[in-house]
Amino acid sequence: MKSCFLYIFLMASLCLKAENGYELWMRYVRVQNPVLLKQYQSALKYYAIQTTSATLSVAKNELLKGIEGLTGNRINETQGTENNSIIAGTPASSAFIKRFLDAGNYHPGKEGYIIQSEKTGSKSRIVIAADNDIGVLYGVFAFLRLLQTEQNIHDLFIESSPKIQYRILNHWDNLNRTVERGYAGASIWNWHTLPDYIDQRYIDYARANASVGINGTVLTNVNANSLTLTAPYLQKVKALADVFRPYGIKVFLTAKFSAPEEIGGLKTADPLNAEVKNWWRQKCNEIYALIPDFGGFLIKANSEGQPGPQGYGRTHADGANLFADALAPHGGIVMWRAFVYDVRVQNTNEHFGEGHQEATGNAIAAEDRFKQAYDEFKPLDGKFRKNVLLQVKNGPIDFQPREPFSPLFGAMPQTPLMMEFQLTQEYLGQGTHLVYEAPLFKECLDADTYAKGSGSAVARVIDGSLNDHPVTGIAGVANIGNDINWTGHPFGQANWYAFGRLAWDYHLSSAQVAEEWLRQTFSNNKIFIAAAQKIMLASREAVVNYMTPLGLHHIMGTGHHYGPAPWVDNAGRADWNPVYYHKADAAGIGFDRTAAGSNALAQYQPEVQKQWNNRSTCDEKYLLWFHHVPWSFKMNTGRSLWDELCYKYNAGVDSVRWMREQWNRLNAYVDAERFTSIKLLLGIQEKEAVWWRNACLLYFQTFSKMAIPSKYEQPDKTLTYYKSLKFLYAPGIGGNL
Ligand code: BDP
Repeated sequence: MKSCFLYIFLMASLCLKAENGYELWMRYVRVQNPVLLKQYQSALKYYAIQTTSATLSVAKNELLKGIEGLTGNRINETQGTENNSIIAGTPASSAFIKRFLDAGNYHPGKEGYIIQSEKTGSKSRIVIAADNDIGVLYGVFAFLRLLQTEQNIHDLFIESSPKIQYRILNHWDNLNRTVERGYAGASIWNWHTLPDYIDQRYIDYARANASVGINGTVLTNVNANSLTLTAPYLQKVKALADVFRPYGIKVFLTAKFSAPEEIGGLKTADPLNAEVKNWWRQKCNEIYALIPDFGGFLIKANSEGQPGPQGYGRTHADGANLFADALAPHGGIVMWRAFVYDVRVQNTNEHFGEGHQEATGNAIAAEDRFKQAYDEFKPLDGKFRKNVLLQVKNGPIDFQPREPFSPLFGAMPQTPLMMEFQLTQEYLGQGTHLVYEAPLFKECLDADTYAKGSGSAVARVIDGSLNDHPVTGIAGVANIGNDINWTGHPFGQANWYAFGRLAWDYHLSSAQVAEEWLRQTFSNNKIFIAAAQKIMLASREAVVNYMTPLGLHHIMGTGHHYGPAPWVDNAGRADWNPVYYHKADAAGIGFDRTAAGSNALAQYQPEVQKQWNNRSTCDEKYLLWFHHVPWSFKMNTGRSLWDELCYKYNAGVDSVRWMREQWNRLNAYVDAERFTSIKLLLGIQEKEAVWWRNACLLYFQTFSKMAIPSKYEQPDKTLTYYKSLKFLYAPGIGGNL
């Protein structure tokens, strides 16, 4: 009996076809559960979709493709509404759907949908109804998700619509196909062969985004290139926009503030200059003539060397409004980034300076970088046009493994604030670490700003409900490249997926999204899901622990941000140096941001300040973000701060070892190709976690002068060795081309 069982088990694993990950979570493989397979096969015999638009054609094709793959049924079209049919459409495309929506008084809204089992007499049907074509496509993808995750499809009643209006990927892709902070190959946009060559990838990219409700894409790097806005490139952009349109995806571009000078031949880019205003108006007219549904611009200005309005003595509001006015007649929006720091050195034009610049010896002792976005933007609240969204990174510094939420979220009620998350793992192990980011996203979205008393979660700022903003948005910096599996690390796909799902509905839990993704991407096997989901859910805390526990931040190698380098103190600007952020000395470690220090805490509402301003009561997750704490300080566990640091770094390494062991047990459930790839990557992750722990503890020990407790694994290399490591060709430094 036992051997027979083993045989079946082995056969099952051998039969798993090698997969390269290209299909993402849209594999549509045959349903394994025999009961459900039967249910699906008998419930899905006919379909009725009038393909009155490109979007409805796409919806139909996806539905048929999905059902055939999942059930083996090649289903037939029906004009009427046979028993066991699936009927999809809008009031405009189908009289049946019109009657259905009217009868139920349903209003799915602009992008929403309803999926419902409908029984009349002996007929049993499934209805996917929406007010608009795109809602039908979203409904079809949601229905396929039910089948792919092996859900019962009897008695369905699902009503869904997105909580946030603009759900956008930001590609930091350059025209030469390098990707800034990209760890998955080259850019998927082949500018050279566009507009004539339409790569199948563009279509699959659009399908993948639509399947999770992403409805916009910024094609180009925030460190912008003016050439993007020249006629030949606009033709290329148009070709992509034409591909994406049926999938409900709008195209956006980054605009370089100095473009009127660089490509327009003007002598200035001053936002209040009449010629400059006219130039942007004409440019927008030109774009909209080609792309009538162009989304608008994303702009990084007066930050890290990018030009901006302050270079002309104007404010960020003057700058943003310049674009807003040019876009408004066409219905476009401006996403103006709040990621700015130190205006005093704005014109260094040294974007990658922290990596490439030699020590100048005159590093500028800037104001706490934490405070700068707030200081610049808060006074401008209420000064932006209606079609401007201020795009704010989740934390005040820069996409660290853990940051407190940015104080701006609780401080600008008159301005629609857009969230910016980073899917690409610049500071989270880049292309080789398994880190599931949904818990990070949710930690920020769920945080209470107290802007209007308790219950003022960041999510409610973003979705417009707290301050009654009709225009809302959320962006994710894409982790996509031309690697066969799109994201380099196979689990990177989960972050793309989770971003889309949470942008649609941030109430979904991290566990739920992980489960959905695992079922569709790998297997519906319960043992597999339980184990792999645990790995995913543990992974974010693991990376915090082995990189930056207890509120440490920005101690990665300067420039490339790969690996630990807490010792670096010679970058051109004070706030490019890790030593600036951890401030370790003989007395202790951490950045004092209380009133006795930089007083950044004062940027939060009083209730939030109260949570963090006392080092004895501050949530230890954030302790070193806000306090300089003595090495012998007694933590909640009773350990000294130093011992706690040792404990956390070791816990991080242990978690990765545990993740590896868990994964290694799952080979029977995953095809060999993907199983091995993840296994090897986890090996790298363990090695790098050990590197992080050893390098950081050895370095911080030079200040604490305390021993690493003997119960922990001791570093096997010296600090000098770790300091000697150089990574001249670390990935992700694309150069602004
Ligand atoms: C930092 C990146 C840099 C980006 C910048 C930004 O290191 O490459 O250009 O953010 O968001 O995280 O503008």
